[in-house]
Amino acid sequence: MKIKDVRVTPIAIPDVPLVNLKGVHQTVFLRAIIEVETDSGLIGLGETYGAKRTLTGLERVAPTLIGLDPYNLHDLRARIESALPEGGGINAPTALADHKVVDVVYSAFEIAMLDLRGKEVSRPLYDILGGAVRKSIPFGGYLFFKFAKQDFTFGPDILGEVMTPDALVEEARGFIEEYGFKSLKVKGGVLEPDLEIETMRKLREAFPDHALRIDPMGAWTVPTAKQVVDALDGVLEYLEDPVKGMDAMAELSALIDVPLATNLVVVEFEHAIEAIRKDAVQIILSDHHYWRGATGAIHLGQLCRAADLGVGMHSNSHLGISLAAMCHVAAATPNLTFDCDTHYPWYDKEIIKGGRLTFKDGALRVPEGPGLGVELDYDALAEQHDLYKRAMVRDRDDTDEMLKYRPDFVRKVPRW
Ligand code: GKR
Ligand code: MG
Repeated sequence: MKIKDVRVTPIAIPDVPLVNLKGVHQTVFLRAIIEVETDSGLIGLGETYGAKRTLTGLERVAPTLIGLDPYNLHDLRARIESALPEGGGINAPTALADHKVVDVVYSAFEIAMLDLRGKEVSRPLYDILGGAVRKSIPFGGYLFFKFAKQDFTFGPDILGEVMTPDALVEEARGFIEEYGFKSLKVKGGVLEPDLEIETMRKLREAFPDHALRIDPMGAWTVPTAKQVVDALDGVLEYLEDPVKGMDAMAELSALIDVPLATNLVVVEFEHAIEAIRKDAVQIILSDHHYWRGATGAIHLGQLCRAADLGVGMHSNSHLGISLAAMCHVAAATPNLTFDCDTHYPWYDKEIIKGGRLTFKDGALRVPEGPGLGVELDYDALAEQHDLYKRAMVRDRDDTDEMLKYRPDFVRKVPRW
């Protein structure tokens, strides 16, 4: 089996104004859909970020993969490194962490190669990854403060404005009713810390049995974070990226008992070694989009087991190919002990056949394959590619978008 064609299709999906420390979501989010076709007629799928640096990397690498054997992941890596010799990162300068373009491009194509391998032997992708330790993957409800939408050009709003503790509790109630989530994560760093403390207390009161987390993305100084932790004694399952940078995380970690999780200070294996040495985090959030694919995410799980760290799963706005890949990786990561993040409830489009995947009691069944177990709906793909051409958004920049809602906004990390 050899690769004979590679197609990369950028798409746009209508989004709603979800707020975070650095700004607000744009009117659409961008994804890139990958199809890798073999001389035996199989098509392997992948999905990743669709913003300009990732897209350029994918497009430059695509023609160099012709002739590749999907079983040779070392050759895949070598071809990517030689097609992208200058490397670099993928994110806009206003983002809070960056990922190497080489890792992101590798990750996207690796999933497609593994999908092909599963398809060739008619086995689900989790079997290619060493087998499933679970078939039902629990996800948490990912709660955001949000503005009421101003620009309806590409799609409607969901829920209107949610900018108070009480409104966020109602958002959570709706998510739990609709999806059955058993845990809740709040994207913090948006309101004053006192209001976010009130939010978490009200969530605890309303949902006494749900695991609760907050992720302020480095919004707080160490003393502020310590005050929040003291005020939320007994409320949090874990605290995600409360302060900015490895050393601040280590300083806070030494002062508190609540576990610290991260998808900002540990995004490469080298960082994991530093974090373990400094005892800066207790949980690393894996993500097959940048942890060197599914195999890298599983290696991360093994490293965490050796270092006695927990493993969770981070998300960004994504569609069903990514969600299916997350499920297979989660199925094959024995020590993934926390509910995974997902942005999936925040939009209603899909580009896979059969439409949207359905959560039951907050969990998804792993698609049974072959490979990822999902197929492309080409009409839906064409529709979202058309929106990509019309929307003319080419990069993710939440700070730039925020200026449309708050013209005097200044990105400040930490803010409090
Ligand atoms: O969608 O605004 C967002 C999130 O802030 C996302 O970009 C983060 O990558 O969900 C992520 C996180 O956990 O930090
Ligand atoms: Mg995070």
